Amino acid sequence: MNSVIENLLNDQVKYEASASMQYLAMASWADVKGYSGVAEFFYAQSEEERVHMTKLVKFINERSGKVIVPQLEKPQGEFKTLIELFESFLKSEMFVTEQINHVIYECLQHKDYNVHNFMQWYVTEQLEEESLARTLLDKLTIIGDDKSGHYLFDRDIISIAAANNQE
Ligand code: OFO
Repeated sequence: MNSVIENLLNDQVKYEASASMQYLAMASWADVKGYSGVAEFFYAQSEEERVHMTKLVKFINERSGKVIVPQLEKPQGEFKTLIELFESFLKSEMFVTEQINHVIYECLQHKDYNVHNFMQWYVTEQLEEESLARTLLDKLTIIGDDKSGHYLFDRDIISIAAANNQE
């Protein structure tokens, strides 16, 4: 495998792993605050990102590349509000999308159509996740500081997420 592409894929392993740990920290924050629906949502998101990371690790190995299991920075563990939590979620997804677009761009520069093809799965995934993060943040923006709104949001988040993914 071209070394530029190999390095980029390893960077991507790190971004997926970091997202997984960040969402675990978010789940834990929500759990402690009593937002059990939000916690369940982020525990599941954390698992998803771990799957994305492992998929990359297996792919690099299949292509006889060298996987570097990364050291991660400590994720953010404190949030002032639910809105801040979901702003971070959207920011994190937008960052990952940008990195994936960069990998795709470099694949085309280096004519690595195999990796380009593999990465299409991540492009679709990011589209869905960014759209979900935006939907949830929009709902929270409408709710504002209304406590009963937060209660309903926490109760309904799993069904909102399911509905969004079916769109
Ligand atoms: Fe890995 O799917 Fe979002 O970040």
